[in-house]
Amino acid sequence: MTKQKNQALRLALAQRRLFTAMSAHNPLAAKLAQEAGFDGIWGSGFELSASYAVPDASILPMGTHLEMMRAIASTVDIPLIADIDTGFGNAVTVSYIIPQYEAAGASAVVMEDKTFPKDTSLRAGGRQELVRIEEFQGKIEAAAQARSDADFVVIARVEALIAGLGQEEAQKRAHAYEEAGADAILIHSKQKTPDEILAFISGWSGRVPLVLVPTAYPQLTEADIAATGKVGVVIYGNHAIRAAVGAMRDVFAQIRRDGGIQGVDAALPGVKDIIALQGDARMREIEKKFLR
Ligand code: SPV
Ligand code: MG
Repeated sequence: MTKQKNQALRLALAQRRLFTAMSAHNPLAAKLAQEAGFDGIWGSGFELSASYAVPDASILPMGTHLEMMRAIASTVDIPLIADIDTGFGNAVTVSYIIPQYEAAGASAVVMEDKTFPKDTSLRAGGRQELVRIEEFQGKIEAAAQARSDADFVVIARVEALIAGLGQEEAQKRAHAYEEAGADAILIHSKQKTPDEILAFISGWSGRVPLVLVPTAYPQLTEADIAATGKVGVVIYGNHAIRAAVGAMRDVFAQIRRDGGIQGVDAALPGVKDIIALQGDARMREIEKKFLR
């Protein structure tokens, strides 16, 4: 199954078909994203950190993220793009963790060129320090050589615009990372309009496709992105956790206001719905077959 998932993502990149990935912080969110029709899952570090109520700043250990990726990949049939932040260390660390992410069922990793421990990208005034280009090239080469399936995708993430270093530095880094063997380049921006990202896209002359995370500039639609002809993947970085937080807040507040659950019950998904999402049908089949 992992092999087919890897091929599906690889093929989408080769065909320059826009691949849509929705964030997930647990298998249930991933299942709902699959149900909604997304092409893949984004194994977001931001979301997983938020779900543990800690900052997205290399605070959760690698094993916590890895085990969540394993749980997600074993639940859905669509490719999982794992967010490995900075690679949890240097090129040596990367050589050891890539086989673990591959074995966990991820079809791709995104690794960013920030120093470890990182700070989250979208926070105003975050501490954004980048590693040397040569050092990050070593990490990309280590990742590419550590994979056992050639269709496993290594995406290099350029944080130069996030760090305020400008277009020239961003282009220089993106080309250097392509040269080191990255299969795609994620270019991230926290500007509130798409201008910065569109300027990068129009200046991009590399062969590999780009990856966007349009959280900060939501007005850029999939049709706009596809029209550039240079973007392979769009990642919706945090919409599962934001939807969950909004829904929980509203319901919890209403129960406190009403002094009971009478006002929220009808609008919530029924228990029957949740039981189905738990995979009850499969368990009943197993029961029928084996319980004597
Ligand atoms: C994540 O979702 O963990 C990301 C995207 O890396 S962002 O939070 O925008 O940096
Ligand atoms: Mg992240």
